[in-house]
Amino acid sequence: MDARLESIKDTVLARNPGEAEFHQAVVEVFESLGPVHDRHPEFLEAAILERLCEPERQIIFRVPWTDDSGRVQINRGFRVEFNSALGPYKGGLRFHPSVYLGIVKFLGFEQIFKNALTGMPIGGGKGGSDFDPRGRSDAEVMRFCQSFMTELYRHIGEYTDVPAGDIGVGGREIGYLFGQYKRITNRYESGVLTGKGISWGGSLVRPEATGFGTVIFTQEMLKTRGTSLDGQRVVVSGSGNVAINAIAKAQTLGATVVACSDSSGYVVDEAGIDVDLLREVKEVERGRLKDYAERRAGVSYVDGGSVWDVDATVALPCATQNELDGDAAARLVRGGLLAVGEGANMPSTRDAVAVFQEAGVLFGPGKAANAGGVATSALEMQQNASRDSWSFEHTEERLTEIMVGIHDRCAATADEYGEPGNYVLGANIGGFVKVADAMLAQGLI
Ligand code: NDP
Ligand code: 2IT
Repeated sequence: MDARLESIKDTVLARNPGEAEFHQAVVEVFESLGPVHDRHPEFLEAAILERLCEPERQIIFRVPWTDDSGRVQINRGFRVEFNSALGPYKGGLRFHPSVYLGIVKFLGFEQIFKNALTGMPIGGGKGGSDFDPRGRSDAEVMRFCQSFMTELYRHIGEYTDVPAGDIGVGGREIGYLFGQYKRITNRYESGVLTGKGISWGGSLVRPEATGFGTVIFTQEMLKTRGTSLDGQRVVVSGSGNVAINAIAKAQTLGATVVACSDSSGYVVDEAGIDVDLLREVKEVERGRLKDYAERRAGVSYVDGGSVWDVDATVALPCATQNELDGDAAARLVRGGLLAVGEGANMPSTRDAVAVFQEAGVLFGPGKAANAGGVATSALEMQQNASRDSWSFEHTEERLTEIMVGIHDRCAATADEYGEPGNYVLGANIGGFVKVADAMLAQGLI
C-alpha cells in the first residue's frame, strides 16, 4: 500500500476497533488508491479519505417486540448514513443474527463506491438488525418490522435516506416497514423505501435486478476474452434473492448452473437447476435447499461442506461475506475456472481475490458486479418521483445499459491506470474519484 495511505489506514483501523469486516473493506479500497493520489494531491490536502471513512451519521437503537408466546424480545437496530456527496443515503437493511456495527459499516462503505459507479444520484448507507427471521411467523416478523420502523422513520425520507432489502429483508419485510412508516407519518411517500410491491409503488425488475445484473456484468467480462456464458458450467452460492435470479439469467444465456447452496448445505444438479422448483421451495414455501433435492430426481444434496468443491468455469458467489477463501479459490482455479462475478458483497476473502488475479481469472468485485440491485432501486425512485411505472422490457433495458456502462467504466479506468483487466482497481478508482470530486466541490462538511 502507498505509504501516504498506510498511515491514514492505521488511524482508521485504530479508531474502529473490533470491526474486522469494515477494516477489510477499507484496506481493499486503499490498496487501489495510491496512483489516484499521485494525480490528485488535492484529495490528500482536503483529507478526503479520512472523511470518507468516518460515517456522516450512525444510528443504533433498541428494537423491542413480543413473540407469538407473548415473551418480550429485544434486538438491536442500525442505520449507518455513510456519505451523501452524490445523493440521499441509499442502501439495504440486513436482518441476520450476525449483524453488528462492523458488518453494517463494511456494507455502507462499499455502498458509497457501488452507488457512485451506477451513475445514479445516490449516496451510500446501510442498516439492519441482529434479528433472525428464520423460523419466525409472519406475525412476529410484522411486529418486529413495526417496532424497527417506529424508531427508524424519523431518520429516513425520500430526500434523506432510502432503505431497501438485503439478506433477510425482501418484499414481505419492505411491506410491513412501509405500512408502519405511512401510518406514523400519515404520508404516502413512495420514495422512502425501495423494493416495494408492484401494486404499491414498486418497480418491475427490482426483484430480479441484482442477480440479473451480476450475470450481465459477468457476460461483459467474458466478452473481453472472446467468449460468453453460453455453454459455461456455473456454480452459484446461496439460494436467496440474488442467487435465484442469477441462476435464472445465467441459464437464459445458455449456461448450465450445476450447484447452489444455503447455510446448511448444497445441491448438485448436473442437468441444470430447475428455477421454477427452486422458486417454489425458497420463495413460496420458505423452505430449505434440502427440500429441493428431495423433490427432484438425479439431484444430490451435500449436508454442510462447501459448494466451491464443485468444479465450474464460472463462479457466482451470491450468499454472504467471506464465503470463498484462498483454498477454495485455488481449488476452483485447478478445476478450470474462467470468471467470477460477485453477486454478494465481499464474498471473496482478500486471499481468494489474490489467487484469482494471479491465475488470470476474470474477477468482477461485488461493488461493480452486484450494483444492478441498487441501480434498479434508483429507477424505482425515479418512477415514484414521476408517478409513473415502466414496463418490464423498458426497465430491463435500462438495467442492461447501466451494467454494461459500469463494466466499461471499470475496464476503461483499469486501462487508464495501466492495469488492463483489473476490475478491482477500476471499480475502486472509478467510484472513489466521482465521490471525491463531489466532496471537494461541496467544501469541508
Ligand atoms: P437472501 O436473504 O435472499 O439470501 C441469502 C442467501 O445466502 C441464503 O441462501 C442464505 O442461506 C445464504 N446465507 C446467508 N448468510 C449466510 C452465511 N453466514 N453462510 C452461508 N450462507 C449464508 O439475501 P440476498 O440474496 O438478498 O443477499 C445475498 C447477498 O447479496 C448478500 O451478500 C447481500 O448483501 C448481497 N446483495 C443483495 C442485494 C439485493 O438486492 N438483495 C443487492 C446487492 C448485493 P440461509 O437461508 O441458510 O441463511
Ligand atoms: O447491497 C446492495 O446494494 C443492496 N442490498 C441493495 C440496496 C438498495 O438500495 O437497493
